[in-house]
Amino acid sequence: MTLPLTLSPDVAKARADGTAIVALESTIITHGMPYPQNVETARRVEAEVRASGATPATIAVMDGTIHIGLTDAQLETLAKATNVAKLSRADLAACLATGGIGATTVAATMICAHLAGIAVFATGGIGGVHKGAQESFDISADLHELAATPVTVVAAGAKAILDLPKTLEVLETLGVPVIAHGQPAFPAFWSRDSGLAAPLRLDDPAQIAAAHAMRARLGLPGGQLVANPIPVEAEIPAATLAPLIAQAQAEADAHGITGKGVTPFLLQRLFELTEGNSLSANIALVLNNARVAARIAQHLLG
Ligand code: PSU
Ligand code: MN
Repeated sequence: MTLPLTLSPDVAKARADGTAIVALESTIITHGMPYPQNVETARRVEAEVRASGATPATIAVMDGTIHIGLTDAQLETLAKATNVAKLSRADLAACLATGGIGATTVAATMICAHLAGIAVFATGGIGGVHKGAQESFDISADLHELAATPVTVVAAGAKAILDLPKTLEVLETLGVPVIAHGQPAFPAFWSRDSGLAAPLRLDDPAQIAAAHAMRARLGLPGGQLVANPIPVEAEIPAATLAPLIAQAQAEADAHGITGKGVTPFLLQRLFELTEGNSLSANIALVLNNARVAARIAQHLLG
């Protein structure tokens, strides 16, 4: 049985040439940002990866196959579509088997990247332990995926809508290296400092690549989370966001939003409550993560 994987021409060429490739997710396009900023951002992130010396591979499911790298037309289709499934580990196979259209979360993107032999992936922020998880049990499958699948994920920490202390505790329990890049603090997505220390710090992409390779040599499953803070000029102070996050969370609870709907609802409300500032910050941090991921991917080539 061959894998249901389709490499774009660009990605196939990079594979044949043995040059660096960086995976990119698609849920951020379909469920994380509004149209048309979503497709514009996806294009800018791809351009940033290229400018940093690697080939971007945006991953999504269409027509019964996992696309590793999308053409511009496919990107546009995905960004405009309203019936796109949000695919995590649990949903990937069923979407492929039924020929549906699906966007991959961090968890599903890691699985697909690994199947395609891609070791580095850039995104905005990973999912994590939601506030009130002691009642809702809402813990993103992204955390277990980081423990299971050998992909280094570059993100601006976990989204600040989450319970960050609990997210770090679960990552520690699962044995996931959480590596701050360029500062000691664990970043909080739209803000540089969550007030929590990151367990590890590595500022040199070459060392992050070496740590990734060393895990494989040791036979340890799973990947690494590289927590790369948003650039100073783009950050929103945590104190500005805290009351807005609390309001969005209260609304989610009042509306009885659960499961896959929680993260998109909170991101959309934050976009409205910050009058678009959360989106500008989100775009800046993803671009920054793309640059760092491209450098790590180059060092992983040896
Ligand atoms: N980061 C963003 N925007 C997003 C997401 C991450 O900047 O929309 C998505 C990612 O795909 C992540 C998912 O994997 O949210 C987490 O969803 P959940 O909390 O339902 O696991
Ligand atoms: Mn969830």
